[in-house]
Amino acid sequence: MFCFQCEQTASCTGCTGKAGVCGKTADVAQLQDELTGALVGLSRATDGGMQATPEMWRLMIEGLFTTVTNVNFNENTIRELIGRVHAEKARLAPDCAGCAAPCGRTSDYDMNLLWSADEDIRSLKSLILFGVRGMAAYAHHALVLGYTDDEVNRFFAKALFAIGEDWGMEELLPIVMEVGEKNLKCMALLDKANTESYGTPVPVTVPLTVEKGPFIVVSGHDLHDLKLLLEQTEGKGINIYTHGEMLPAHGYPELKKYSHLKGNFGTAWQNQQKEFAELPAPVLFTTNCLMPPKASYADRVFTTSVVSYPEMMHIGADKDFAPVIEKALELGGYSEDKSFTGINGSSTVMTGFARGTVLGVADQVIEAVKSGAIRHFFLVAGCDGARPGRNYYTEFVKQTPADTVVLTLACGKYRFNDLDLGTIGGLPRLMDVGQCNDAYSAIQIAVALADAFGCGVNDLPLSMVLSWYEQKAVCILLTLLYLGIKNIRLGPTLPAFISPNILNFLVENYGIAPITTPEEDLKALLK
Ligand code: FSO
Ligand code: SF4
Repeated sequence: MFCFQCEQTASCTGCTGKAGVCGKTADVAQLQDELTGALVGLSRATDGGMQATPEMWRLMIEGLFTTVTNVNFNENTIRELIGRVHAEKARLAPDCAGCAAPCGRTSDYDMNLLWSADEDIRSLKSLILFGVRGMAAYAHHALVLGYTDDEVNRFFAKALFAIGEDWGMEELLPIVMEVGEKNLKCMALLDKANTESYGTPVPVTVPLTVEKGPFIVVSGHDLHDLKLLLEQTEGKGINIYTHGEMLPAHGYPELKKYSHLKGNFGTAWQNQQKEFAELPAPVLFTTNCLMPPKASYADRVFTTSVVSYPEMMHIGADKDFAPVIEKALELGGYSEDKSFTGINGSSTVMTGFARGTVLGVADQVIEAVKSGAIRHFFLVAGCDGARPGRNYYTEFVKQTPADTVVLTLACGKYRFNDLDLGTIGGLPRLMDVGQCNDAYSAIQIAVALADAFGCGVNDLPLSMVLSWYEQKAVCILLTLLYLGIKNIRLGPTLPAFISPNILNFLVENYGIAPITTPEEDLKALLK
């Protein structure tokens, strides 16, 4: 196997051998390559998207999302997807299926050609592939809420097609930037889907205490699954707790109205094997990040949507959560309320500071900047992970001066989201904008501030200090670059799939720099 798509890749170069660091086996990795190769074949058969149907886009999005890190570990479901992709291709190009002298026009692509390509070409194609994998997750969340965008869909085919072509830097580099452009559209679509379905998030304080009695923990990013579970558990004496990236759900009026949506359990994804070990409740994974379940809690893990793990119970498209509900009742939860704290010892965290809230007090914020009460904004955002070095982000936030504001989003915030940094002008100094896809919200906040001050986003007193782990971070980073945002600090390590030449390009054109120490970076960014 060869896989180097995430930040924890072996030796910072690539996972090879029998299994990846994430627990993905060589067989699953091989099948994921076959699935990606089949999707390239499907993109070849779409003829610029002209013959595509909504079902085909759904399949392409599902196929890409399935290969995101910590989503699907199941050979059977990946094989089934490959079969569906081949069937769809045969439907689009029926003559190819019966042709005795294949011209290769709609053939599956051999991913080994990509992994063994010239390092700069491999780097650019990896940025495109991993970027659209991440973007597919967002397109999928929007799709299940009934929202889709043809331009975004057509770009999936364009990007996959490019991966299969023998193109050079000149052709590939613009497509890398286009991933950023189309991902902005895709995140906007998801923002619209989430806010039109569940309302504009409002600030909320979320308890970390788990009340006595039966409960279910819901992980992942899919708000639609959470809503369905809330409906099906209403009045059944079962409480619901969010986990990981589901935390921002508490801010949405149409979700928070359920009185049995009680609080948040646990911290970021990489702590799940420890935190779930003695949990007297089932856990439902709606998306990544799923880690191979330990025997101590494997009987309590449920998956749904594109998430799958061999032998784990899967809730299918009918979204009948009865087995999860039965499990919750059977396990019974804690016999007394159980107190938990965040990493820094607090018993609550806050969320819900999306664009609606922050821009709702824009005048207050602008005034505070003008008067000097707010000297600088930091966006400390991105994924968490297991690799050492991520304490940087906790320390960075702790050391930000009292006249600065910290916006955050995605699961990296669990390192510091229970810190009390105080307030500036009635606003908390630390504000959680939401999930990783709510980077869209953070971008809207930055753009609105830049407009108010009559300057560009790069001229704002704003610095971005990002942490990455998987492929959604790749598409978000490309969006920030597409918007021309400069001097981003990135850590904890740089992606293995960025070749030295491509890194030079990013440094020269965008001033991207690896994180150093909180002290040094703070000094440089506040200069
Ligand atoms: Fe974290 Fe996992 Fe949202 Fe990623 S839960 S690491 S960026 O999947 O998607 O932030
Ligand atoms: Fe390795 Fe990450 Fe790929 Fe898993 S997803 S095999 S950890 S590079």
